[in-house]
Amino acid sequence: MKAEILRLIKQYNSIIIARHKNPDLDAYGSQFGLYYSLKEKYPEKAIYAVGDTNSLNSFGEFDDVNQETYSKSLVIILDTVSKALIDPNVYKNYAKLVFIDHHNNEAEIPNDIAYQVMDSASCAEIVTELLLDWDFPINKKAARALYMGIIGDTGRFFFPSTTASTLRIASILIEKGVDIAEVHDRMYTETKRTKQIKNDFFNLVRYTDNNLAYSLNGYDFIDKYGLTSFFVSRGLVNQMAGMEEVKIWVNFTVDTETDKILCEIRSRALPVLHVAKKYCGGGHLRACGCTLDSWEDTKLVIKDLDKILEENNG
Ligand SMILES: [Mn+2]
Repeated sequence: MKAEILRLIKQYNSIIIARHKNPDLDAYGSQFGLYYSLKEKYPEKAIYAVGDTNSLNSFGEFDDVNQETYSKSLVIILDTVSKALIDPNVYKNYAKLVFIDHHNNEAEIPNDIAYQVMDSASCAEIVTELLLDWDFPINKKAARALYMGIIGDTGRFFFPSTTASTLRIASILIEKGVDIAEVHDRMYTETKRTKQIKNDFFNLVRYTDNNLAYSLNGYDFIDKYGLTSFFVSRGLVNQMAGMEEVKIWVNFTVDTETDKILCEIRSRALPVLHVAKKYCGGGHLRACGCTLDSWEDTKLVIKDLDKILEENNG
């Protein structure tokens, strides 16, 4: 499969690199890692990076690409295979479509290659392995993006998804000139206000008898600080991590655009993905999510997760 991806990259003179909406550091990192490598390897080709942006972007600008260009391009989508997470403009027209991802889901869009390495800690790790395998250049900008993707998705090599291979690949990227102090300073300092928000969030966390930690974030919390649902849902879920008694935690947040309830589930060791899938969600074995229709449904998810704890405590 690696060779087939390489063959397509060689074949197409127009290559569009995309990833999921609401990019996290792994989405950016894998995207710009591949982008800066391909730009250097093929200066004569048209290489595009496309997508929405947010405050995490310290990597580069995005291109406006028209559908005519799409229709003759190789489109590579990174860090997801889920239709709901991809801008429809990205897969309306394409010559060939390749997915590169590490999530445990089925690709829902017709494609030519879905290269999924489920046990990889990050998509950036997969991209780095591909670039090394193909002997493509990894310049400083590419290395920085890939490294940030890896530490973003592994929580600084802390999550159990971290493997010997993760560390080997990170060390190669550091050798390519990543400024660790600059990267870590950007990623792990936050404003006084953010600290205050996290503190308030933590004080509202509730617990079941089996120590399932959960948080119900409605409009009151979101509006108090003028936050986005995405930030509260994904950015605050791990404020519940790291408690000895809490093996599973779940963050419920109202989506201010749809009024549905975003649900993010995390677990230290016990698998929880089947619960997310039961409610039409997906993700990783111990870090996954789903979307619920109402607050009433949160009780069902809490009950299912609590049952896992109940069965494993006894
Ligand atoms: Mn990822």
